[in-house]
Amino acid sequence: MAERPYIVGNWKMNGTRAMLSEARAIDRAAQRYMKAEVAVAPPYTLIHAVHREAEQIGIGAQDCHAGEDGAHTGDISASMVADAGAKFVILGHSERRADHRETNKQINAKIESALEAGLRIILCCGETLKTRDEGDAVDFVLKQLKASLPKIEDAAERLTVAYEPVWAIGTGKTATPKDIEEMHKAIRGLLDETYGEETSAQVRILYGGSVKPDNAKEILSLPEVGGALVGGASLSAESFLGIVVAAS
Ligand code: G2H
Repeated sequence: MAERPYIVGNWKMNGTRAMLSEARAIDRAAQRYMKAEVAVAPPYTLIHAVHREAEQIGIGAQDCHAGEDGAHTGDISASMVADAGAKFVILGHSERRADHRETNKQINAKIESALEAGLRIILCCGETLKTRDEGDAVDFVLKQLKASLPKIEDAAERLTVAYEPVWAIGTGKTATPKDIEEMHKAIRGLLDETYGEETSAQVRILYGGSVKPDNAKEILSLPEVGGALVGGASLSAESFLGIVVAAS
């Protein structure tokens, strides 16, 4: 596990103002478990409110548009989420790739725009079950990353990669420790190649896909796993904090 594991809750399309009490509870507890870096990505509608509640945890968005502003009804730019209090943005999540047909090229453009706006990035990658069964998981993920990793100089300092096998998302299935290790090692190799070893060492690689309090410790203890991107189990402070405790 990296020096300070990064535990990020991705609330997805969940949460009204009633969820603010969960955010408060997470924030208070995060002040006690300083060994982990804790963050949540609420829906756009709650970013500002969670930002006002939180003293300790990082606040992020789940996506942003690649453009700065303009006629894009329903879209939100990187500078707008930064203005609302977000410090990072999740990009390339498989649900965005599937629901909105996002391509690696579009994701790369969003990354450049988010970096420009001063945000940190959590770049998601991951293969489908079909790709894994065909034995192409590592090649597929590395191709996704090669096509979307930012090239600009200081990008690595603000970059986190999240490996999330699509078939493990919200299904209760997790990849085996061996598969996670193999993939994280391959991703590290690509980051070393792209940025050089010293810079690459600053990039954490998270695992995501049905991480729960009862499997978190094992996953987080694997080499090259620098934290977790947590969906379903981040929606209650109790279960999310179970993962934070496992990381501490
Ligand atoms: C993967 C993960 C969070 P869950 O999407 O990004 O969700 O923990 O529900 O599988």
